[in-house]
Amino acid sequence: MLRLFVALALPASLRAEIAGLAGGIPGARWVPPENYHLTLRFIGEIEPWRAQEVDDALAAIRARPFTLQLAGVGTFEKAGRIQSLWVGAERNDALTHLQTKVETALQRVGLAPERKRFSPHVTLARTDRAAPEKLMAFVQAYNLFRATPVEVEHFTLFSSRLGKEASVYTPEVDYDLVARVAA
Ligand code: 2AM
Repeated sequence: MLRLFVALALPASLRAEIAGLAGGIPGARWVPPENYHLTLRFIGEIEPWRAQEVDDALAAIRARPFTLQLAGVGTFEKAGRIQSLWVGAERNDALTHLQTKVETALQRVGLAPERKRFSPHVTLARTDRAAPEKLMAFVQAYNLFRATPVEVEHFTLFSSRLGKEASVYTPEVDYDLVARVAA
């Protein structure tokens, strides 16, 4: 079985900018900067033959390159606990369009629909063991954070191996985004 997800890989310069925010919260488990990414669709464990179908479906997607603007920070909560800290992405029709295309392509090859609404973010830390006051202070301190915008020219199918400290993510296939060529 393979554990897969579809995401935007981030250039090293952007990862370094985001890494500048990390630190200073006891109990937070910070994501290693090499693991930063923006998930378009979590797939989970699938059989290798199905992974081949996923690859074919993703390769058939036609979408345009766009500018990604990461801005602001936020949290996800579950059962009254703050589970994670993240950097958000500004609303962007091209990003939404790409995510919809990925979702449609994956449903077409038989994956169950994603129930959660798409909320584009880059996870900075897992925080279920951190003090909520510290997390709220972090959000306030960095709410106005804006990264340098980057051009997104491909999306990526990643495999994930769960590790003891952090997961190991491996880019398996890049899919180019192409500006429409005039006829
Ligand atoms: P997260 O960063 O918000 O946790 C790889 O695990 C990526 O897939 C992560 O970016 C993670 O989002 C996302 N993901 C979405 N749903 C997931 C799930 N049910 N289990 C693990 N990861 C999930």
